[in-house]
Amino acid sequence: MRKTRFFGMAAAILALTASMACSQSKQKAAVAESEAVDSVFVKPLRVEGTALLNTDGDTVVLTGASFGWHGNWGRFYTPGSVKAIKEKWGANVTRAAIGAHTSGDVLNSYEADSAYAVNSAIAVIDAAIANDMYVICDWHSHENRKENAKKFFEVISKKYGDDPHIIYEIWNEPLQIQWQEIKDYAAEVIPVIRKNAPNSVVIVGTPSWDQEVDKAAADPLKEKNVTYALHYYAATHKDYLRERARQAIDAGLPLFISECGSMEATGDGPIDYESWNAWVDLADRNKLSMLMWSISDKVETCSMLEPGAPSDGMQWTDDNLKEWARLVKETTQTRNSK
Ligand code: IDC
Repeated sequence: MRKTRFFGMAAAILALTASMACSQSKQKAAVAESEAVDSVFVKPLRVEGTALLNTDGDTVVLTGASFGWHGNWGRFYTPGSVKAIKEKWGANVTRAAIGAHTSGDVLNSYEADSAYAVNSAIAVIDAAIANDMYVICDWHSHENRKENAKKFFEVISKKYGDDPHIIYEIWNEPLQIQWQEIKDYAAEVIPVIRKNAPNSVVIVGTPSWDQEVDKAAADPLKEKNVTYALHYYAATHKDYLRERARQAIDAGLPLFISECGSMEATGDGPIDYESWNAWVDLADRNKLSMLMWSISDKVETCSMLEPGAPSDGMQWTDDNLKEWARLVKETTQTRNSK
C-alpha cells in the first residue's frame, strides 16, 4: 500500500516535472518560432491600387540587382552570387533573366537548350529562397515567344506552387508591339502560372521596351495582382519618360522597375549621375521597386563585374566590381535601409 502510494507520488512528481519541462520547452519552441517568423522578410505580396503590399499590409519597396542573360552569363547563377547580393550589397530581391531567343552576341537561349534555361532559373530561385529574398523569374524576351513562355512558366510554377518568393515577369521587353498583342499574350500566359500559383504577382511588359506605360494606363488588364514594367536607362531616357511614368501612376497604374541602368540604353557609355539621381528620386517618392542590370562581366558599362570575376559572388573583391556595381551597391543599401 505504502509502496503503491510512494510510487504513485513519485510518478506524479515525475509527471509534473516532465510536464513542466515539456511546457518550458514548448514555450521555448514557441518563442523560437515567433522569432523565426518575425525575422522572415518574404511574405506573400499583392498589388492594391498602385502599391505593392505584403500580408501585414505594409508597402513593400524592393531593390536589388538583376542577373544578365542566362545564355551568356549563366556562370554567375550560383548560390554564392545570390548570397553576396543579399549580404554584401543589401539586396532584398534579385532576378533571373532567362533568355527566350538569341539576341546580338547572346546565342544560347531557351530555344537552343530549354533544360539549361530551366536549371538556371531554378538555381537563382532556390538561392533566393534560401536567402529570404524575393526573386523575379523573368522571361527575357523581346519578341512574342508565347508558346515557349507557356512551357517555361508551366514547369517553374508547377515546381514552386504558390511560393511567395517568386514574382513572374512574363515578357521582359516587348519591342514596338501593339499593347493589344501584349494583353492577348498576358491573357494566355498568366492563367498557366495562376493554375499552379494562384496568388502570385505578375509583371506585364509594356510596348517599346517597357516605356509606353501610358498605353497600359489607358487600358489595363482586369486580372488581380498584376503590375506593369517600366524600364529606363538614365543616360538615354530622361524627363519625357519620367513625366510619362508620373502620369501613369496618377492614372492609377502600378509600376515595377524590373530593370534599369544609369548608362545609355545600349548598356554602354558613361554613367549619367544627374539623370540617375532624378530616376531614383522618382522611384523613392512613388515607392517603386527597382532592379539594376546586370550581374555579368562583359566589357560594357552595365556589366557590373570586371571580365573574369569569380562565378561565386562570395569571392568577389572590390577589384572585381566596376563603377556601376559600386553605384548599385550604394543605391541598394540606401533604399533598403529606409
Ligand atoms: C544587353 C546586354 C548586352 C547584350 C545585349 C543582347 O547588356 O551585353 O549583348 O543585351 O541583346 C535592355 C535589355 C537587356 C540589354 C540592356 C542593355 O533588357 O537585355 O542587355 N537593355 O542594352 N533594355 C534596355 C537596355
